[in-house]
Amino acid sequence: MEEKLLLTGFEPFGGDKINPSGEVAKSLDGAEIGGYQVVSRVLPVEWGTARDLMERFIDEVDPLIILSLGLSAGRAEISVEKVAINYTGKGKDNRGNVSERNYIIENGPAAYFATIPAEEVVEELNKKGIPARLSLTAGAYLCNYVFYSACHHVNSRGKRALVGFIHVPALPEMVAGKGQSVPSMHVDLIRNAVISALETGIRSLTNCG
Ligand code: PCA
Repeated sequence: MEEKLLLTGFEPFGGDKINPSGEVAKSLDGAEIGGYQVVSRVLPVEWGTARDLMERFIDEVDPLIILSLGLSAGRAEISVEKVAINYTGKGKDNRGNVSERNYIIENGPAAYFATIPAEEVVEELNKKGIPARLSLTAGAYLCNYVFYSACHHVNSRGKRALVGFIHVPALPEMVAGKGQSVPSMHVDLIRNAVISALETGIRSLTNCG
């Protein structure tokens, strides 16, 4: 049986009609990368549900790598996240709900490091001419929430998957005509970045034997 890579993105939020993270994830569903099959899922921007679904997808797919994507409008480069924290801010989700608590897992570890080789992913992207940087904060909204949830699920259940998270910039069509100075990146470049990140992750699996 072909081993799987779980790739997640998000539905649109905050008044946007499109979310590049969900679009790029969907566009790679079923693709073969480095001999592994990509299984893509789009998560809702909803406290509670997003975590439940993330855990369910991990259990169903049993992937070797979990790479989640999210939009960070305003960031100019591909941000490869290093840290997931056990904290939620007070941002409203797509149903208008706020997180009831300011932690994700009661008495859970304060933070997890990504287990994909985040620094190597950044290095490889920049070598390919795709602007990328290591980020030390995934924020305190739904992206950090699913990143931490995935790390915790894998860790507490003794699963084998490497976990990573990438924040992507807005698409040019999202910022065109807005009259604001917001950086953007073409969807094809974002897609290539995600493929490269998965390839780097796969290489690190092989290195570990
Ligand atoms: N970005 C948000 C949540 C969904 C998304 O695409 C975030 O950065 O938390």
